[in-house]
Amino acid sequence: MGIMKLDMKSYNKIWVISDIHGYHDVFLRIFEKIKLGEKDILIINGDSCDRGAKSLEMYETIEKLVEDGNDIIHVFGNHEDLMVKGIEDGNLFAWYRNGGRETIRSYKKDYITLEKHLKYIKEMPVAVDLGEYFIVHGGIDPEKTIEEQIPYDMTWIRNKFIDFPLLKTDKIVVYGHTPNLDGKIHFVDKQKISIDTGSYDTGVLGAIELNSMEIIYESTDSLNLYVNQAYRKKD
Ligand SMILES: [Mn+2]
Repeated sequence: MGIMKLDMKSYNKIWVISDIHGYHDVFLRIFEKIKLGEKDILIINGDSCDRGAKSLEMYETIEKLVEDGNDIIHVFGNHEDLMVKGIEDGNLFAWYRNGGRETIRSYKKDYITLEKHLKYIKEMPVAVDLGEYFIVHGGIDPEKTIEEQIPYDMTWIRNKFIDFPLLKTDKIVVYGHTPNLDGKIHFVDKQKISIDTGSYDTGVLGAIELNSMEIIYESTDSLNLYVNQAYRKKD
């Protein structure tokens, strides 16, 4: 559950996506568009489960894509934290209140697959340090160096990080966790790229490539309550 260090120079394209929340079909569509090549990596920045219908399918697909030779790293999100604590510590109230019911439904009492996914989840890194960029689900404590960060803050922190004007690191932090309800990726300031496009409210997933800053959006075909019409599929 530590910080994974990777050298940006080892990769051609570095794609980051976050907060898929069981929107498996939209993920498949965006993954097809990304066309992950041999020297490319995809970092899934936490929260692949809860709220949406297909959490089991998300972790199964990631496992299969990795088996097929794709370089994919999944960062630990606060919903992975809720899931582990819900199942292993019996802390079901917080999890169910935050979309855990949909996750449990997706497993249809398939406890073997659930156990396998829990093992994978508990081995996830809490952040990926690429040197210039720091990929983390919630953010960082702005008053601490990278070395001083604790997993809880990196997974759960919100306003203190977002509102703080200057970080105690010169890295650019790419984070999810706090949804942008316009369904867009936001360049918040010089050190913060906010990439949670609020899938369960907007129906939109966005992916960003860090060398080119190319951004791809895809959205669900099914009607979302707050769906952003601008990013609905046109056809
Ligand atoms: Mn989330």
